[in-house]
This record gives sequence, structure tokens and C-alpha cells, in this order.
Amino acid sequence: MTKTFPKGFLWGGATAANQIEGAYNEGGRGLATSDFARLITDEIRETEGAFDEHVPHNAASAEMVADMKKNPEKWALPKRRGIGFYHTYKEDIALFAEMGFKVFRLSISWSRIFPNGDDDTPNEEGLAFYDKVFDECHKHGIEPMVTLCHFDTPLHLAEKYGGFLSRHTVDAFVHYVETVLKRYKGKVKYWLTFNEINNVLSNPFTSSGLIFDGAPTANTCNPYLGHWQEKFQAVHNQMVASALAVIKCHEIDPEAKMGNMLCRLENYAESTKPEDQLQVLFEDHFNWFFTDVQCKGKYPYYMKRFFDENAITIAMEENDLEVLQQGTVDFITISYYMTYVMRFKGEKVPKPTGRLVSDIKNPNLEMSGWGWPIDPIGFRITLNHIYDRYQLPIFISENGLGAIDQADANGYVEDDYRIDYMKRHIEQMGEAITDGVDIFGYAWWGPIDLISSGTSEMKKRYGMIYVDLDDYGNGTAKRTRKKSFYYYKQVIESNGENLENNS
Ligand code: P53
Repeated sequence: MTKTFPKGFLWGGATAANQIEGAYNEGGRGLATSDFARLITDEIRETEGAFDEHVPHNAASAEMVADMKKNPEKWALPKRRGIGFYHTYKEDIALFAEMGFKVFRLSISWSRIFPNGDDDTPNEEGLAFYDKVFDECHKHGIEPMVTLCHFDTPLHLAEKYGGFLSRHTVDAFVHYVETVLKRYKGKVKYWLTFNEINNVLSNPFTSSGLIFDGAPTANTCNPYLGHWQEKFQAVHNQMVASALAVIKCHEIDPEAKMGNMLCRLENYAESTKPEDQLQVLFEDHFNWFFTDVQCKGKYPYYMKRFFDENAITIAMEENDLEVLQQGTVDFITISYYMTYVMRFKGEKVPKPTGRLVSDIKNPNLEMSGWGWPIDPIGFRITLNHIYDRYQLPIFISENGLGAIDQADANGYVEDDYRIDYMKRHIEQMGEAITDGVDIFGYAWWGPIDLISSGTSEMKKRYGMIYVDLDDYGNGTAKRTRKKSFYYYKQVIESNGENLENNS
């Protein structure tokens, strides 16, 4: 490989408040949608059918939320517990520093700052917590990169206003953003608006605060498949909210930069049939749509036909289009886990699949234990496609492997499979840089074991640091360095030059 990673390349790791903090009812925090994401057990997989074969969905319907409130003891809700980062942040950040992190991506829990999402005044205890976290990062020379909303809309806004279906939620979001931008001015240089903004299609509850009636149904990849009108309206409002956040950021702290975040990138045709390739085009459009608006500042031409022929009408306020144009992002970030396979579905006007994982297998790729195809070359392809389309600096805000780890008596894990995944993806990122793609950093998803987003499992581990907790919160919560900890340290120390797994 001929690559050299640029000097000052931001190596690090990424997390989200709802998957690490716990302390869901401490420090004046209000409830968030993530507090209602149930653990997907093997029993649920068997009895309710495979929502998405390997990634059943943990969305909650109105009935489920009501019951979770009334009878919390009946439910396993691991995101309320996280891995205790609210209390262990010093120790955890010190471990990141030991690996040599230059950047730590984390999110602010909106309901820690505004318990209902739309309160008049912020909760000082919540603000003070993140002051301490950011100070701790800087003490170790780590730059925080902060996501404003990572799958945890305040529950009050979801229940009372239908989340981002309502402009009230947009106003509340902008007030929250203004508050944190002012408070952390000078401490946070890199901001992200919404995590995986395209996840509204598969994850409307946690992603956008949309609550629908009825239990999730079995044997469909997406319990709430359909609802296109609501989903596209909500995401229009989120894109306006995102643009307003960017505008505020530039006003309040001209030194700071704000980016976006997209997942689910590369689609391959199953065959050389033109029809399959057409399906790729359709599916690509449902992905590019979000970043086209956020990076280019206007609705792309191809959405008109989809909206028209599906009778979707987007309610816009007078200056929305102007706001979208003014509030384009400074940089683009992506999460990259896998690629997808497309087969023609015979529709003249396509619908998004809304799937988290492809239902058609790619026979050329190995898969993780959760059925996620592992595709390092797809990473290079994706990075080139994005740069070609937007010509904006790219940050990899997530990449990682969820696996079951066998810890020895001391909590040590020999995770060569994780090292192998990391090595192959970093190599391809290096190739993309050599291709000329402007990439300024890479954050491994879940550098410390955390609660899975899709299934709320603890046993699906991404970390280079083992956390002694099981799916139900049993264990000592002790942190132990895995083999990959030392590997990533070596990668960072050599600025990506030494990728050999020698030990
Ligand atoms: P988990 C699905 C597919 C790709 C990325 O996911 C996804 C999801 C949502 O489950 O989300 C991102 O934990 C997300 C993180 C999440 C990570 O990928 O389900 O931004 O919050 O933890 C990995 O294995």
C-alpha cells in the first residue's frame, strides 16, 4: 500500500450517550425514547419471528411505551443502565488516552439538558456533567466530537408532539443546540447534527421520535414498514433543524465546524441484469437524498417522482428552502459496517427497503455473527463515491465489528477477529486516501463494550476494552484491555503505518 495518513489524522473511537451513560434517572435527566428500547432476546427472536433475520428491531409502539412506564419490571431495558459511563467517564477516557486517541466521539443526551426537551431553562447538572467530560478529554489532549442527537429524542416530545413530525420539536431542538453551543464554545470544535439521519426509514422511533400504534409485527424486517408520509415529513423537519443548527454554530462559534452523519451506503446489483442495477439506483437515491440536502442545500430532482406517485406531500414553512441552502454542513461523516445486495422488485416507482441488513446474501463475503457482511473493499468504494459526489472533507464516525468475546478469568480477550477487521478496513481507508479522497479522521465504533443500538444486547461487543456486564446488567463492570487495545495503540502510534498484528 502506498498510502500515508495525513499528519494530525484524527484516530479515535465513537459512542452514544444512550449506549454508555446509564444513570437514566440521575442528575435531573428526563426520559428519552432510548429508555424504551427493549432487549431483543433469543426468545423474542423465536416467538416474534425474525424482524430482520439477524437484527430484530427494538422499536416501541404506543402500547409498549405505556406498559414499560406502568410495569418497568416486566421489561429488560438495558439502555437505561448503559455501562455506567456517567460515573466512570474519568477512568474510561484515561483508557482511550492510553491508546493514543486524538478524538472521542460522544453524544449529548438532550433530555439531560432539557428533561422534557422543550423546557424554558436548561438543567445545570446536565450541562455541568458534559463540562467535566470535555475537560477530561482536553486534559488528555483528546478532541471531543459531539453528536447533538443520537437516537434519543426526549420522550415527552415523542409522546406529545409525535417527535420530529412537529415543528415544535424543531424549535425545541434549535433552543437546545443554541444552549450547548454557547456553553461549550471553545471546548468543542467538531459537532454532528443527527446520527444516521437516514435511519428514520428503519428506526423511526429512536431516530425521529415517531410512535405508531400496534405491536411490531413478526416476519417483516421493519415493524413499521410504510408510513412514508410521516417518515419523510419528520426527516424534512430534521433536515431543517440540522441546517438551523449549522447556521447557529457558525454564528455562535466561528471556530467550530458542524457535520452530518449517514449510514447504509453501498448497494451492489445481484446480477448483471439492468433491472437489478436499476434497483441499485433506486436504493442509492433513498440514501443520497439525505446528504444531498444536507451537503448541497436543496432537494434532489429524483425525489419529486417518488413523492408525487406515492401521494406524499411535504409541508414546508416559507423559508425552509432558504434555510436548507444556507445551512449546509462543513464536513460529512459516515458509519460504515457492510454492503447490500439489490434485486429488481418489479416496481416502477420504488419504495425504500428500510432494511438494516440485506435480505439477499452476498456469497463472496463472510458475515459477522449478526449476519452483517464484512466488506473492506466496499469501504474504499464508498469513500470514493462520497467524495466524488460532495467534495467535502470526510470523517469516518463509525466502523466496527460486533462479536461475542470469550474473556479469560482476568477479563482478557484475544480478539484477533476484531484486529483483522480493523486492519483490513484501515488498509482500504489508506487506499482511498491515496486515491485522493480527503479523509481527516477515523473513529472505531464502541472502543469500549457498550449496549448495542439495534438489539440492546451487551453480548454484541465492539470494544477494545472489555466491560464485565451481561445483557441483564449482571457483573462487576470492570474494564479490561483486550488484545485489540494494544493493536489500535500501535496503529495510532505509527499514524497508520504499522498495521501488522505481530503479537
Ligand atoms: P448495533 C444498523 C445498521 C448499521 C448501523 O449497531 C446502525 C444500525 C442500528 O442498529 O447503527 C449504528 O449496536 C449506530 C450506533 C450503533 C452501531 O451502528 O445495532 O449509529 O448507535 O451502535 C452498531 O450493533
